[in-house]
Amino acid sequence: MSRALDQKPEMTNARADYYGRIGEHNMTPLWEVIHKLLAKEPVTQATPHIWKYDEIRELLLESADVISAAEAERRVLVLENPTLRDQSCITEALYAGLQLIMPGEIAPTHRHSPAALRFIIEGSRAFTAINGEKAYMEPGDLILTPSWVWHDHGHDGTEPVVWLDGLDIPMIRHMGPVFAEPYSGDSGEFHPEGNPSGDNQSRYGANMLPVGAKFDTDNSPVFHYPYPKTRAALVELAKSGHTDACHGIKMEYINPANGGPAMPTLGTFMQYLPDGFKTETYRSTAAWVYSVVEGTGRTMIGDQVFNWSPRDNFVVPAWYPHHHEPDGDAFLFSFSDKPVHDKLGWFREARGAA
Ligand code: 1HN
Repeated sequence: MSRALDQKPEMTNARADYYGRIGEHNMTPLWEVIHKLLAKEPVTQATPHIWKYDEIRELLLESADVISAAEAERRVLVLENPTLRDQSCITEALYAGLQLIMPGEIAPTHRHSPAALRFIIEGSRAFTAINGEKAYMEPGDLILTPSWVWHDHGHDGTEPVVWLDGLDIPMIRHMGPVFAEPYSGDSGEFHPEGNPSGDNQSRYGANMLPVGAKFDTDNSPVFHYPYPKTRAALVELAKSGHTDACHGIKMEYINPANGGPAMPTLGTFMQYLPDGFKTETYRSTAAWVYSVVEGTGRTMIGDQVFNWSPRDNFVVPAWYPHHHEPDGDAFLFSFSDKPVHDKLGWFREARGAA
């Protein structure tokens, strides 16, 4: 009978001596590590965790006294997974952070190969300009800055604005192709001359495409998804009776040009858990970062309970069984590395108790 994959061979003096000698040539015996390389199921180094907004809000606002948005380039507190500290990541593949911009501040124009999403947590009238086209922020809005588009942030309102940044940067760093550059316009302008604010929605935001529209990337041509429309879509879907036992009423933000995820590497979702609805246990090879929009409740992740309220953010690492229990109607935003798993044929999920 063959040896189980999780059993290491016995260590002997002769073997230890041999391993030492091959080690001097930068070699190692596969049979000592194969059990780690081929675990029976995904083993994630990330830990489930919640960042309670009430506990961190004051600290986040204090960052405005520490540094300006312009000097910081991006004034962000990175949400670091507790078991992946100093690696700027919330899971092995995903980055998340909370960004603050104060009235009148700017965060300068740049572009990079990693893709980003912004999910607005508090405040209004800040904006992200995408290739110069401004998307004005309101809580619950989703704004996309796909790979290699010029983007900057500014603020025309009166209150602090905070959003959740989600990026694919850990996976891109892992694979290698990270590029970034600052914008320097010919005549020193701050950002490229763009379309008028709202243009992306006028052209592409009604589930129709202007005749002759052509696209040369897999990024959604819609880069601003205002919350009222998203919320209304979920409430309408609830009326249709389309409720998923593991997800409640959950919709993915899509690229209207191809029906796929809004960006090729990051999946973005909004989920409505109606009063009294408890989801069934679910797990997937993809990891999930949640931001609570409305309602209170709890999510069981593995054997831990995480109580949540609006503006809290929490992470469900890969393959952790989890389910949600809202106290009343609740709306949860989430993003995930699922599109990458889907494209590469890695995605697996398990519905119901294991
Ligand atoms: C970035 O460009 C932004 O544009 C936010 O607001 C967070 C984290 C890592 C790398 C680039 C932004 C980022 C980032």
